[in-house]
Amino acid sequence: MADTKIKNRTAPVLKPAKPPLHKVILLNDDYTPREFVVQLLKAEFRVPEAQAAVIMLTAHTKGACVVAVFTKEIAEEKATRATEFARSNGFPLLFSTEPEE
Ligand code: TYC
Repeated sequence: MADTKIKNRTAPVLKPAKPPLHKVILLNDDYTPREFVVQLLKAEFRVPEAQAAVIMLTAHTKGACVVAVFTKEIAEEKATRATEFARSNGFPLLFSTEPEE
């Protein structure tokens, strides 16, 4: 009995699975003014002016740029809202979403 060791065992901690994230992507077009894109990014995605300008210029030169990453529902809501805001101002600006790998 002198050799008997008592070990304290802790139950494994189960962490809840993280929800899969989705990217909001800004697509380039030939008609929407650059300044409008920057103002929309600031208002809808709360990014500072300098970051909004970088995102806009990246989409302008490369064709598309990731704006931000959210849960699926929020990403789709933001992309729809931003696209509808552009449409209501007469611009063809488009935001899409896709799952993050
Ligand atoms: N290409 C547009 C222009 O030259 C500006 C623009 C930038 C539009 C980014 C959309 O996602 C965009 N007026």
